[in-house]
Amino acid sequence: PSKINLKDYKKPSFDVETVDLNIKLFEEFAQVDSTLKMVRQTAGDIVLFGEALELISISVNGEILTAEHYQQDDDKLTISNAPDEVVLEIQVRICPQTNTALEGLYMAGSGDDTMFVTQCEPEGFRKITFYPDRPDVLAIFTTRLEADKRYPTLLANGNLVEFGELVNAPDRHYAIWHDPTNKPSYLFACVVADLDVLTDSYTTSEGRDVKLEVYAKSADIDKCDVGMQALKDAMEWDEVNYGRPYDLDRYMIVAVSQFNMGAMENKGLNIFNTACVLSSPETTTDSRSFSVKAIIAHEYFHNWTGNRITCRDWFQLCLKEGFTVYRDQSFSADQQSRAVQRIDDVATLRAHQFAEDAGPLAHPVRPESFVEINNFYTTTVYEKGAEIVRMIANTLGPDDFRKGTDEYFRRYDGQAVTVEDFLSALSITDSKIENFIDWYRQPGTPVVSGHQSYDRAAQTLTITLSQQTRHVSGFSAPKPLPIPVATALFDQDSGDIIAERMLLLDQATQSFTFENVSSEPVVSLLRDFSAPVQLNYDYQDEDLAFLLKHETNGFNRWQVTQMLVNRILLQGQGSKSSPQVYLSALAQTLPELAAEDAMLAARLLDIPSAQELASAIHKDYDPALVKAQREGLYQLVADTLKDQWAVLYKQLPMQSYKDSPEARGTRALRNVVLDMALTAKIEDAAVWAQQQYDNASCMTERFGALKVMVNHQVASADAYLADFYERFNSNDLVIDLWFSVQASADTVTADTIESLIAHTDFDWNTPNRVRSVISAFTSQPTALWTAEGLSLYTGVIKKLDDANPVLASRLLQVLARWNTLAESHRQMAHDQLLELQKQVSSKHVLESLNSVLGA
Ligand code: HT7
Ligand code: ZN
Repeated sequence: PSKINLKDYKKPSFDVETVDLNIKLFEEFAQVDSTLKMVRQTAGDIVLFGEALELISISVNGEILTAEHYQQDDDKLTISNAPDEVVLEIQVRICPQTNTALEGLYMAGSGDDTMFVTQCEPEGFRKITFYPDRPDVLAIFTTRLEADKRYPTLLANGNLVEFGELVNAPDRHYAIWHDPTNKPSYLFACVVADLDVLTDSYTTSEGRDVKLEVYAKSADIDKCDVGMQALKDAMEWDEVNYGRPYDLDRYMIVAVSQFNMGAMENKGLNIFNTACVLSSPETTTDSRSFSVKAIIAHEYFHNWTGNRITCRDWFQLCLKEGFTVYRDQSFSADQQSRAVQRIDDVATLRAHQFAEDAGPLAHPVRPESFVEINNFYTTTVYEKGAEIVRMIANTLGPDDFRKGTDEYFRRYDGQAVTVEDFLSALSITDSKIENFIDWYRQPGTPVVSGHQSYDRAAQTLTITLSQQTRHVSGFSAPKPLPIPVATALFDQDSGDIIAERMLLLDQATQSFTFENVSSEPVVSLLRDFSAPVQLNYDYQDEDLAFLLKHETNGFNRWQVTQMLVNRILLQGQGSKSSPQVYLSALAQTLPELAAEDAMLAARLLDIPSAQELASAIHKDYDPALVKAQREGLYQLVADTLKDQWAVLYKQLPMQSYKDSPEARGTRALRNVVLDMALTAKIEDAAVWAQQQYDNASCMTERFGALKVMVNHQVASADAYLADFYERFNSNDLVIDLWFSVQASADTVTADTIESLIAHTDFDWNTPNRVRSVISAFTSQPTALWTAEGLSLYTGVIKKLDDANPVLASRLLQVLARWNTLAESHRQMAHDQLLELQKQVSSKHVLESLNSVLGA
């Protein structure tokens, strides 16, 4: 398969003004008739993309075309010498019933419980009909859907124009939808199903009454309120914070159980993975419920950042995703503790994006070439993309950032644009913002190193910082980037802040001097994680303990605990830290913080995951050693603070369910304390876990207890696993939890995974179920990186390569770190990857495999 390059971008020769689609669904196939009004923009052919389509007929301005009038290859149909104005009529047949790739129009479910649904981003529309399926072709869509009446729900984008029965086929009916907004084909959607609906309404600041509808299976409709409330909150938030009201009379969300990713922002008709929209206290953990709200908001925010202003080409994916992730993170920060939100976002970035940037899959936030764009829905594009917008927002300050975003919406509404356009609008108050373009072009995580020197006589403190980014092969030598470093100086005696400044490090090395500093302060750097970099500062452990006590920002307090933990875990690799400073700082901080902010207290006990620690190791990675070091420190914390666990657990009693930040904090801390108590072998802890499970008021409590029982191999764990299955076996999302707790258990082996795959409820066609076992397994690197573990994992990729290449390729990307393993494991992993290469054929998997192998 050939590479597509950003530098080769050319405008399409023809624009599409209107599209009329007529989609008729039958028992074994679907017929799609389309009429496209096209107008020439520049010289050249009409190029239509199409995949897995059976062409029945094609005509131009009423003239049927025969094979000699057009050229057709694998995925393209080209018509040369077309007139400047064209009405193109196309008839195709497709087979949604056998579409297991979940792209284009596919049938989800099985037996009597089926529905038809679409997924068109990025290039799924070409699996529905021949079309200039590229994001810079915007058109007005009218969609007629026709199906058997056993599917009463017929939905498409926009407004419902007509609904009726077929005169000559009384068991069939149809609906016609018209979307008045210009949109690219990747935002097209339709749903044909039998669903219940939860309705509500929202009135915009412009006075538009919007009908809000959440569609789900009847058994799930009672789990849609959280999502509906989140939608209303997001609509209001976008008006208040960005001045963006909604623009249609209807906003629909549909819950689908078979879906490749989280959710999709189709214009006015979002389609959601059930896992990302359904929520109830009895069946959904707090953290999942919180992410439901964030994902609802994310898809809603796309209406402006993605839909009304879209991407010129897929290289600009970060334009819509980075900005939208930044917006959903800001929304979530307004719904809970700002500090905890930032901790979670930074922890995700460090665990996944830093690892990606450090390995063979490293790529710029705006890639310059790809074979398969589906492979670039990555944490670099999304999360690092969001960090760039955050740096810009912080550099400008709230007022100028708002002026810049207003200008962006004013200038580019209704257009398909580039990252350069975005930066040019944001720089109206400060031209330096355009320098952030290099962050989009350069892969790799910058490392910022520094030290300070205090001049008592001059009463000045000088901080010297330098930056370095690894040279990723295939890209030009790295340049210094503009790195905002939020800095505060703390007085050693009082613990008060004596100066605060945003330092802009934009050269390889730079010094910054603070005047009138009467005694040497403790410096806090990169506050609130002001840039996505690794920081190596010349701290003493005592400075970090001091900051844990005196920092005013909860995020920064967490950050210093993480620095201390990393120093301890890096013992033997040049670090001289002893755990004592960390342990006594924790012992002092925990009791007070538990009472003040239980959620933050729970986070302060974080020890980075095994995968996160592994991502910092570039050579001779030994999964067993990392596991032992991590567990050793965890055990030490549990044993040292042993006396606190019983006190804390009792101080955090179970109460009837409440959805407040305090109640969520209490539940989170109680689960962490329970785990610590079992680790410290407190005699009663197993009984606490059983009681917590038996008396649970919600899934956070019940699943938290189950998880510790499984991980600590409590004698009754199997009985509780069985009980959990019995209680919830009619709920797929909860059964996903049941699979995942076993697949990610500390004791898991490839055999455990084999037996989970053999379970009657395991289903290769449901990505959530596959992930609940296979992705969960990757959280145990000691089991994954064995000959048996890898053979099982690569077998899964081979199995999915043809059936669902998007899923297969995403699973494969997790193996990118094979090259850092110690030699014995490295050779074995290499052999298995080479073997896999002979057995797969999708361009998705082949491209990822080539990158993973470093080819
Ligand atoms: N824009 C969407 C990305 C996406 C996707 C979603 C569901 C299924 C397949 C998909 N391919 C790409 C989701 C988002 O970022 O909002
Ligand atoms: Zn998105």
